[in-house]
Amino acid sequence: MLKVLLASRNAGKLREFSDLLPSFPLVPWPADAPELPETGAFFQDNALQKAEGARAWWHLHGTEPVDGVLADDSGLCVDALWGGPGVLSARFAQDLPSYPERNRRLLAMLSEGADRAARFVCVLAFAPMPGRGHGGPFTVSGAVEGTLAFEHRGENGFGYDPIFIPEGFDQTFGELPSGTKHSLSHRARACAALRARLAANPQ
Ligand code: ITT
Repeated sequence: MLKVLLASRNAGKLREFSDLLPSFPLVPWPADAPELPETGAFFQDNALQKAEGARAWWHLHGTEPVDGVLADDSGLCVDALWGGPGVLSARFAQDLPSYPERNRRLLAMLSEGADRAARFVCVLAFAPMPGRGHGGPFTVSGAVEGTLAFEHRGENGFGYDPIFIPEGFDQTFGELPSGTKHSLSHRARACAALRARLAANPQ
């Protein structure tokens, strides 16, 4: 069983990883640990940057042994916004204090009759601790296609969930039960790829 440091400050992600990776004991990123830089242009760059930055910090300051570090870079990509906010999803509309307000601003950026196609994308980077096997750092990814709702609907999940309707459903991730999100989400698909990759290369 792998013990994994989750290099994330996002409480919504931590909740989801606990459900999606029940066989991996997760060590949360400590509150007093540094902010991890994410300066890349692509999800993959940022996921690797966070995983490698956290691994280097934990190597010096970690309080318990872990087998590897997991980082997630993810976001909502809207076709009518040229793929935005995409890699900038966490930084979109930060002048507004809450997600309901940020979601309303995002929806207001689409003109009437605009293409509402969107997808959630998740790239996971796994960096084994030195001497723990599994080769070098690697990434896996997952995505879920859908459309943008016309208004913020539901309180489940986090972030942009209340404005995203996954393909094949009428309700947003904010309205659907978490079990439905976990059966098809970008993060669930990336976690499935992670489990497969680790199972294929156990040492
Ligand atoms: P860490 O870097 O500490 O993990 P973060 O929130 O800064 O946390 P990202 O840079 O990956 O993480 O930004 C991803 C943003 O995309 C996140 O803040 C949410 O707004 C949004 N997002 C990602 N996955 C989502 C999901 O499953 N549901 C809703 N919004 C999501």
